[in-house]
Amino acid sequence: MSRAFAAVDLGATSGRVIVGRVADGLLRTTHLARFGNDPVRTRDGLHWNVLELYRQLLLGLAAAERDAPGEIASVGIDSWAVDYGLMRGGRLLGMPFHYRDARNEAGVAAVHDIVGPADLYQRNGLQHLPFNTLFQLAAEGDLLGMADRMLLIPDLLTYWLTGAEVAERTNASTTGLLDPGTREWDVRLAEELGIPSRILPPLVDPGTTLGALDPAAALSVGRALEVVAVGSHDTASAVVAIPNPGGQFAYISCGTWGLVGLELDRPVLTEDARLANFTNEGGVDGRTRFLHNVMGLWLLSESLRHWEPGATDAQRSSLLSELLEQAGRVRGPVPVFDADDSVFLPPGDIPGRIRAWCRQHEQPVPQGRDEIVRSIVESLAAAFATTVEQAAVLADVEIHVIHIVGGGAQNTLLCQATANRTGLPVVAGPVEATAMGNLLVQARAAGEVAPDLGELRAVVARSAPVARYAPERTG
Ligand code: LFR
Repeated sequence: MSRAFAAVDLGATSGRVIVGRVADGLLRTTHLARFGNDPVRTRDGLHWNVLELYRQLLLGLAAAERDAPGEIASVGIDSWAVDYGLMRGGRLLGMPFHYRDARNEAGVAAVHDIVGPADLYQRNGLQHLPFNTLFQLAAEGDLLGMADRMLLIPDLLTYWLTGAEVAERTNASTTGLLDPGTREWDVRLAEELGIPSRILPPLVDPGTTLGALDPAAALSVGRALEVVAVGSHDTASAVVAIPNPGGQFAYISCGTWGLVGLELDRPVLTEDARLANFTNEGGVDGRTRFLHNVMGLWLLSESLRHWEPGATDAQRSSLLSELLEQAGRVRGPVPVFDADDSVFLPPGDIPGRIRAWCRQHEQPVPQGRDEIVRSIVESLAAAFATTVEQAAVLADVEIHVIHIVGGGAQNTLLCQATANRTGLPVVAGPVEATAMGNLLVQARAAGEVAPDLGELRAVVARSAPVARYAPERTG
């Protein structure tokens, strides 16, 4: 019997625990738990419910251990990026903020007063997102002086499980405090910005063993499982699992966000890349994830939350399928809005903001839910197409195929619209790319897969069915 691995994959709307095994060159996975991730607004802002996430993680791992008693060789945790907990003496100082909280504007201004946007890009290679960790830290105020550590979300959960205080590199690359060339903390930048460098934990690479569950966690789970660092930034894990072992491809990791870009050997820090707002995040094996954040399925999920505020996760997902079907039947052109516009970032009435955007830009205003959904899909596909084109020009590469992975790979309307608008074939799947990338990095650390990233991708290509979309003429 081959060894099993457990992936804890936390997205901004839901989390899951998936167990996987590699045998005969195939990765087989079983879902053990799925739970909603609902942020909570309190008087001081929008927060992640990290204790509930930790509780669900423990329940999920206990279910995994019951499912494969004694067989789980390790656990890996990934989540969305940039957010963190501040610690002092091992205690969490306040509930972590959600990156969609409005507090960051002051932080952006404070940072840019000290290091201007062009200099900052040279030093950290990140696209400007108002919630990049360094802007959030700059908005912290007094708490920063009290903290002795900052732990990014997957690192915080790892700390609670094992006591290890580390920063996994792919996720650390989203803080804005990591040098994209050396992949070390830019301690000078942190200090210049008034961020005490003592809060930056030692960096580790994916594949590093971090330690066994402490007695309390082991009691909840049933056994002292080992935790191994994976590409703890969910997008880094997703890119590991692109089912393309060799060629030059563009990817769209499409969940809450649509992360659109390329995998490169080195960062692109040109002024053109900065002006196009492209990021150079750290990938597994020292690769560069050269990409841009497009708003993603958030536009759909938040519209549903607005239309059906009381609905559960499951009810919303079945409603979404119905609406997508109706949207597919809408005939004639629908308005295409700028899915990159920051007005769509905060939670709230997305359909109302779309209508307002169209009015302001003298476009016809989408009417029913079906038209709004269709308009979101077409606008996302249009933004994906522009971004793929820009990536190819900025990095000077030719693209012949686009891979869509993540939840968006199930959205046939979006995949076809992306093929149509790019004029390129789209290969869609796997949906659970992030968990697969997480599992394969663990399997590789355990010696169960050959070390080459191409080999990991070959395993995915053999294991996961994909759907292919050829560009069609429309209109
Ligand atoms: C996707 C993701 C993106 C990051 C955004 C915020 O889940 O991790 O890569 O820009 O969430 O953390």
